[in-house]
Amino acid sequence: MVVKLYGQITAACPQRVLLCFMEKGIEFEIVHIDLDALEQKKPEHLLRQPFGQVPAIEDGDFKLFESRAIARYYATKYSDQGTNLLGKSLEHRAIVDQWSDVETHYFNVLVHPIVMNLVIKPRLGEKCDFGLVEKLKVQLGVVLDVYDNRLSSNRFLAGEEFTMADLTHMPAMGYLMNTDINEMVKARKNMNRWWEEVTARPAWKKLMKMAGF
Ligand SMILES: N[C@@H](CCC(=O)N[C@@H](CS)C(=O)NCC(=O)O)C(=O)O
Repeated sequence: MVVKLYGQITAACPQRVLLCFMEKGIEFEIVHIDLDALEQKKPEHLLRQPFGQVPAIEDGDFKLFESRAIARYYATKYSDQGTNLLGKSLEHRAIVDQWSDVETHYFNVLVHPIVMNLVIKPRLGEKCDFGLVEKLKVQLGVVLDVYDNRLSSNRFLAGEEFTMADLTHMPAMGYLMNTDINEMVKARKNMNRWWEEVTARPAWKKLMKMAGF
């Protein structure tokens, strides 16, 4: 059964799911939801994603929304196929979850408003709140220092193997790296080394090519 992903391939949250599909070798079909045309707010899409956002999936009769939950579901369902994204022992799995949760609660809460202000709002003709971005940059610096320190003694965030903890950061990191905030990452040598390694993976390259980036 081919999984249907409702979303827009250039948006970060659908990319999280697509990257998981590509790392796992899962067949999918993208049903394009045009965000600029506000298709995500239409009644038929609200039945898939009640908050009017993307992504959402349909896999036969099974339906799910929330990109991180979808990625975890497929990483678990196909644990023996493709890249093991979940960790090999209970403890390793807990560490993968820990750094994945860090993405949600420390990284994304800062990066999402930064990207909204620096990338999305200008594209929609809205004003960027530069004051807010400057404040968020200070907080982001503290978070990036934690990552840099972690990556000084670990090849990847959850240890020596690429896992969901790395994958889940990549779409928003990709957006961030296309702004001048990439200097903050480049200035941190371990983070920079990590970013070069994770973006050299075939799945990421394939996704970026499909997205036209
Ligand atoms: N927590 C949700 C967030 C979804 C989200 O923010 N999606 C964005 C694209 S990355 C979206 O649909 N934006 C359009 C909108 O909010 O109207 C998830 O991870 O799936």
